[in-house]
Amino acid sequence: MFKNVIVRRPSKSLVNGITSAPELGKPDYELALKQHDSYIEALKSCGVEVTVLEADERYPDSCFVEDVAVLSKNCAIVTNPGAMTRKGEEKEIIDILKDFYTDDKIEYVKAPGTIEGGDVMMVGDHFYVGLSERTNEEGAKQFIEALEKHGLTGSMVPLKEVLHLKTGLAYLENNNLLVAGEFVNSPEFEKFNKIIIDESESYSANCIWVNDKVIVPAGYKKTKKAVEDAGYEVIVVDTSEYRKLDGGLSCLSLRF
Ligand code: CIR
Repeated sequence: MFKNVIVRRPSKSLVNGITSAPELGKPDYELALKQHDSYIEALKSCGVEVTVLEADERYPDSCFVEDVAVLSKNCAIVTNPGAMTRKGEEKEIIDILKDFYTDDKIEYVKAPGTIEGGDVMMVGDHFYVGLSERTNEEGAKQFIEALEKHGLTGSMVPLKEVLHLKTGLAYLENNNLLVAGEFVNSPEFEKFNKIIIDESESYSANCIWVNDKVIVPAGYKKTKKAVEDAGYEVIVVDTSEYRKLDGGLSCLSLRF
């Protein structure tokens, strides 16, 4: 179960965030703020304490706070983002982590290693690490060594198409895994009860499990039904403005 969540408010500079889909248009900042409010409310309704960090105008993508750290029950690992415009963002999370972890429980991935939290999926004590354009082998290696130091394990998964590992996967606990696109037939995920996302709804593979409820993005009926049919209470939150920047539900928080 998660007790805490950290989020960072979107900055006005959000409109200049990185995107692979400029055809979706620029995010509407006011609407993004409202959607962020709803996201925080949804998280609170799952029984977690939400720490809200102030917007940081220097970093357009800084509301995607998941990418700058990975938090587990045993340790916190500060990442080293692979995207040029996100370098430095990770330094801004350290102070708040110190409210939750002692210094000996905070680890750091260093250059030439790069890793972003969106590439990390936690399944109990094991962490799958996607090798992507943002996460290199050196970063994944340092990350797994840090996990092992704290009694946890990790393994690498090469990505071909998606931005981050969790762009196409969401672990819903109880061995249930939402899978989309390139991961549907991956040998790494054979042992899970796979809930396969319809191709037309691939964005909605990025759901989050929070204390037996699952938050699903608005507008993806098939995914919502599939998650309900698997026995979960579903909360729907609109993330349309974050989708314009390749971001989704998991990217917007650190859950631990
Ligand atoms: C980026 O490209 O870095 C942001 N526009 C989106 C980050 C999404 N984060 C995530 O999937 N964890």
